[in-house]
Amino acid sequence: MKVTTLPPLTDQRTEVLGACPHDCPDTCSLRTTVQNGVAIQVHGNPAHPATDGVLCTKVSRYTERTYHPQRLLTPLRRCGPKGSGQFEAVSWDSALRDIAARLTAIAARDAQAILPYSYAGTMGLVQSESMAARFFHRLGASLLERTICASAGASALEYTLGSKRGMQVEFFAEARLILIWGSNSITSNLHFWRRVQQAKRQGAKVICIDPRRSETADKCQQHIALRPGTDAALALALMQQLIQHNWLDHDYIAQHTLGWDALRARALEWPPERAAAVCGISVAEIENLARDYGQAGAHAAIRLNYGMQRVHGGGNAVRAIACLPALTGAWRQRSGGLLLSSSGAFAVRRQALQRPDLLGTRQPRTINMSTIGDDLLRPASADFGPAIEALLVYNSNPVAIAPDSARVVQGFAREDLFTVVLEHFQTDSADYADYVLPATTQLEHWDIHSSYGHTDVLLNRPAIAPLGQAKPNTQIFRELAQHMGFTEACFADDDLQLARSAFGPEVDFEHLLEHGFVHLPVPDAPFAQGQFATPSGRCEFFSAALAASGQDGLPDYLPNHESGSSDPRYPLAMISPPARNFLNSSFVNVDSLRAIEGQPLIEMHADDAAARQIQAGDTVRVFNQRGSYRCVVDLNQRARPGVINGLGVWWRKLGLDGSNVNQLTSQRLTDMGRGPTFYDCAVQVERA
Ligand SMILES: Nc1nc2c(c(=O)[nH]1)N[C@H]1C(S)=C(S)[C@@H](COP(=O)(O)OP(=O)(O)OC[C@H]3O[C@@H](n4cnc5c(=O)[nH]c(N)nc54)[C@H](O)[C@@H]3O)O[C@H]1N2
Ligand SMILES: Nc1nc2c(c(=O)[nH]1)N[C@H]1C(S)=C(S)[C@@H](COP(=O)(O)OP(=O)(O)OC[C@H]3O[C@@H](n4cnc5c(=O)[nH]c(N)nc54)[C@H](O)[C@@H]3O)O[C@H]1N2
Ligand code: SF4
Ligand SMILES: [Mo]
Repeated sequence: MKVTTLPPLTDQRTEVLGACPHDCPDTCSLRTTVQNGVAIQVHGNPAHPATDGVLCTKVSRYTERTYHPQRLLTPLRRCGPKGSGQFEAVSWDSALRDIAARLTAIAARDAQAILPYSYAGTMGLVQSESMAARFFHRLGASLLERTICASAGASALEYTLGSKRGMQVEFFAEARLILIWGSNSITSNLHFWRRVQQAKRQGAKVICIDPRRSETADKCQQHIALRPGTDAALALALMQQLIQHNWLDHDYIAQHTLGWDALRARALEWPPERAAAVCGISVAEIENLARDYGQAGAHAAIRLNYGMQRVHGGGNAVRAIACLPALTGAWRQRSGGLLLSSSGAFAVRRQALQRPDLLGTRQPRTINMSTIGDDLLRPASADFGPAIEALLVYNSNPVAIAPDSARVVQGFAREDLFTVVLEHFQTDSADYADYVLPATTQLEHWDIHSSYGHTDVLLNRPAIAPLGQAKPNTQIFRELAQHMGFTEACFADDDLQLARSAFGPEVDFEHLLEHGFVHLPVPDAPFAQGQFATPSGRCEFFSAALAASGQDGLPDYLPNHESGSSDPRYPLAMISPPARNFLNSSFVNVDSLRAIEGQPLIEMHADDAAARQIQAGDTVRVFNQRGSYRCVVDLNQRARPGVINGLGVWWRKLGLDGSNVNQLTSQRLTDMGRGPTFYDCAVQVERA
């Protein structure tokens, strides 16, 4: 199994070990069956404990995506107006030569006018930011702030716990109380949900805290349907109750936390009555939740997910919730504590992969990917620097997934913008490209993966040869570097060398080649003895670093930018969480999966529908000051009054009127981490 070539072209079936590339906390280990050079089926690897032989529906149909009749197989050059989707096939050589000439001309004036745009289409360390980052660093292009998903919560976790670490996912099975907070685990974190089921079988109580009655909420003993963006108020009221009833671990607080007196005073301002009014839930729900949490002590486990931090106060909300386990001493046992992300456990050698040293003394500006709509339309200025003249998009579909689509589309439609898109498919973003370059999928290239839901490193081997003329992202940037005349030796590193350089000796690469995964040595209960990676070494209820940056040093409740009722024109709050059979905008073009999702829809409460003479199945117009979006209404009882759920993220061109839910979302940012506020959005709905 150690051989590093593709399986033989014979009738004999071979199993190839890989890793799921998608932006999902589960990072499954894959086993692909190959025969005669064709991938027949992708399975979950039974030898990998976190995967346990099981994949989600999306990826168990991976061959349908890989061999999709609409896979991009040759380089394409635009031959119609921008956005028309008219292209002609060209050779790699002519595409790369022309792209290099265009970039060289722009860089001669100011390389910062060139911007990479990428996210987590693949989470692989090799096919995301390795060769690509080297290329842009050497060029001196603008840097991209990759905020589109998790930056508010990540930054909050770092201020509070010092790093993105938490409980190990398998120990949720031992918890007696599990709070699933802002997470639709059955949809987005299936392998965690399997641990929850184990815990339930052993008598654990499971409570879901989510404005939407999700598939996960259906299966919990209790569901607390608070208003979007009010989680910090709920957490502060829980603290107030923990104090009132003395469900506190005074010893843990004294030894391992910072700022208790100040936090205590803040929490006492939040009696349950106040929080109940803010959250739109009952006082009893808060009191009972506090009792359950306080009495479960070190067997209370919280699974937070990024869904609850896509609002103005998302960072503060994560900070408030992340304080709870330190108050009750839940960190003392491995069955207690909290998990938002485990990615801090991986010592990825980013300098080696990305080579920021290639910048030399240059310090390019940084562009926030969440405000790409505005930034593409910004003229040159002393403040901003040069207007963006060239955009290279890979591992992302910004025209569909970035907020405030009208602005994003307007930017992409600029005739004077030179756009290159590396893709598997002709996405909404690829429609606006000058060049579309065909990229390989996970079955066709090498990669190495960390995870944000468990603590194993996974290796991905290619199972089949690249389809058509597709090339790995790395190879495209390698060849582009050559055409640009970049001669540094680092542009010659191959993908296996890149994979080997991603980690230090703590990851045994020979073991990875053999088995496909390696467990990192991590403690069972990471903060049992404190040892937080904060400046004080304690769980920082009060953060001096936050205070020094001009923010409140203590967590607080910050109301949404748009709360759905503050502007009478737009009385409904809208959230747009993931659809189960899509992954962001990936898989929307896979027919069998799109068939399960049906049509773009919003879920609405029966009272809100009745007030607008809307019936189930009606086509409606959802609108606000930024735009309007047509979709179908579902009265499936998953929406709370005053809140609509617009499940994401459809390809615009596969929707009813060539748009999607991001036509309505705003470019305003979160309190921490400069993240997007997708779920902080006020709208009105009327029959179309
Ligand atoms: N099938 C599938 N899996 C996915 C994804 C997908 O698109 N589809 N997306 C992947 C990605 S990119 C990520 S980042 C991860 C994590 O993805 P998340 O986006 O966190 O995904 P979910 O856990 O599905 O959804 C979050 C839940 O938060 C709820 N929510 C929304 N607003 C609030 C709020 O203000 N407070 C609270 N308490 N809850 C709120 C939503 O109703 C939803 O049920 O999942 C990944 N997994
Ligand atoms: N309204 C609303 N908007 C959202 C969200 C939401 O919940 N609601 N979720 C947000 C979140 S959490 C995230 S993470 C972002 C995600 O946004 P993106 O990271 O843009 O994710 P995807 O939409 O899945 O698009 C990834 C693209 O990368 C391509 N790709 C995959 N692998 C490769 C590869 O190896 N090479 C190349 N060249 N391309 C590849 C896929 O074909 C796909 O088109 O969306 C955000 N947008
Ligand atoms: S998307 Fe998530 S659950 Fe599905 S196979 Fe990939 S890692 Fe596993
Ligand atoms: Mo995400």
